[in-house]
Amino acid sequence: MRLEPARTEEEIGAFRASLRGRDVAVIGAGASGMACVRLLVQAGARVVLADAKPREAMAEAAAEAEALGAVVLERFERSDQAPPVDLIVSSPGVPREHPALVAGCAAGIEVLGTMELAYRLCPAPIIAITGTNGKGTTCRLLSGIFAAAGRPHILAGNIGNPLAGELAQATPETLVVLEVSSFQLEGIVDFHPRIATVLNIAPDHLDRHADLCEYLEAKTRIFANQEPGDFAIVNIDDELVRGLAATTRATRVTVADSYEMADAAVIDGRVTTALWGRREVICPATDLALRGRHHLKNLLVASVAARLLGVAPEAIARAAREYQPPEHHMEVAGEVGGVQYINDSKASNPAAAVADLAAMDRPFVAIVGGKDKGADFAELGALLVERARAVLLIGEAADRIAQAMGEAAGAERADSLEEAIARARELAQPGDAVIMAPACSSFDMFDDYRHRGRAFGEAVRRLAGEATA
Ligand code: UMA
Repeated sequence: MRLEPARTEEEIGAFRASLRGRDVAVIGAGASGMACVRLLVQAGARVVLADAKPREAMAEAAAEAEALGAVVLERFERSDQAPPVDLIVSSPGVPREHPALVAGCAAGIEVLGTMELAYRLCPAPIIAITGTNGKGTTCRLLSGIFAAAGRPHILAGNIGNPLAGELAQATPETLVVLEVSSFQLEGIVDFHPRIATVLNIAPDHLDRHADLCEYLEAKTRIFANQEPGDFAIVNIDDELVRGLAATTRATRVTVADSYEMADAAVIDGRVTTALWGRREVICPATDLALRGRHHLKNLLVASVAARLLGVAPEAIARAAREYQPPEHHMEVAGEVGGVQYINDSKASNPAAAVADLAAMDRPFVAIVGGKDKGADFAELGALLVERARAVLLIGEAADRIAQAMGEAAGAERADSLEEAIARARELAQPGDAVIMAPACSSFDMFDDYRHRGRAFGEAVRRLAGEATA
């Protein structure tokens, strides 16, 4: 099946023309904001780039924006710091309660998220993937499948490179595999993916969203503009996903761990699809190197999306076999004294950490903790008590995780990641793993999860160096 783009050439042309001479403020000088500044300048808009940081902390972005003719505002907090504009483009990291967004909305100024702006200029059909966990893995799997099948595509979004920066490669024949976060979904209006999925829902980002309900509302928006000719891939094992997908007008395609009536499931140990009344075996479940049912679910979703587009099962199977997990996700950082050190820094919420720890096939010492996002640690605490040889707690959330485990469980605190790794080394036995699965974001001690993962890797390399010295 050929997937038609949701936007016609005429609609894109009309929107681009509407930007000419328009006064636009872009809030946030990060990757998404800067990609939008470039697009807007190209379209002839007069751009103001505003960021909360002082000039020296965003020097490179500021210099580029000024070279493009934009006005740069540092230490930006309120709309009265900016000249009047008639469009505000807001980066994913900017909360809806930002005073400039609130004032803009109150004054009737159009406010779009960066992803919405990119969508309005995008000539390619979009496959949008969201969910609390596994969205990056599913996007990478699908991208690998399209590569194996020789289908031109772009992999973009929350995964790291904003869609706005990839539009030069987009044509009606290119498929966009887009990882979409709840932050990005808050800023959409017309965004219309032809295939959309919410993989799963677990409480996350409760420091940004007022409650689970608001988080769910953001996730549901992925289906808002879909029509009956589109597809919504629904994980029917997840009650919250089932509930929010009930609103979609798109054609529903179901995936389940093992339920035979679903359109895709693992049946007799094999990844199987059953579309158009035809059952097809894609590959043995063991072909995917990643452990855990949650990853098989990601493969099922990617397989369904690919089969809907006519990709042959062999190409899907090849991509599954060749899939390499990215950095910071169950990444083996090294082996010292018969102990494997696993960097799972990407597990930045309890559900992700629980899924990865539950799939461990050897005894482990866990390093857990970080910035407290208000999540519920009960399930994680129970799993740690049951499965971990020892637990080292780091960061702001240490006390809450200790409480969830019960103080009698004997989890130890460490003041730094380095200290936690050194202590984990003493506690682990040959044949064990030491796994850093923080279940929290990193911002109390690190720049982001990548920085945390690199710090883990460096500490493990130092341990290996000491062991051989
Ligand atoms: N800023 C303000 N005022 C604010 C908030 C932020 O001025 O109130 C400024 C900051 O000072 C900074 C800039 O905004 O200079 C950063 O913008 P941003 O946080 O939106 O970051 P980008 O670099 O544009 O990256 C964003 C996503 N970031 C977030 O959602 C927080 C990246 O996801 C994404 O990869 C990138 O767009 C490309 O699409 C990161 C992320 O942490 C990886 N995502 C969350 C997650 O996965 O859990 C949702």
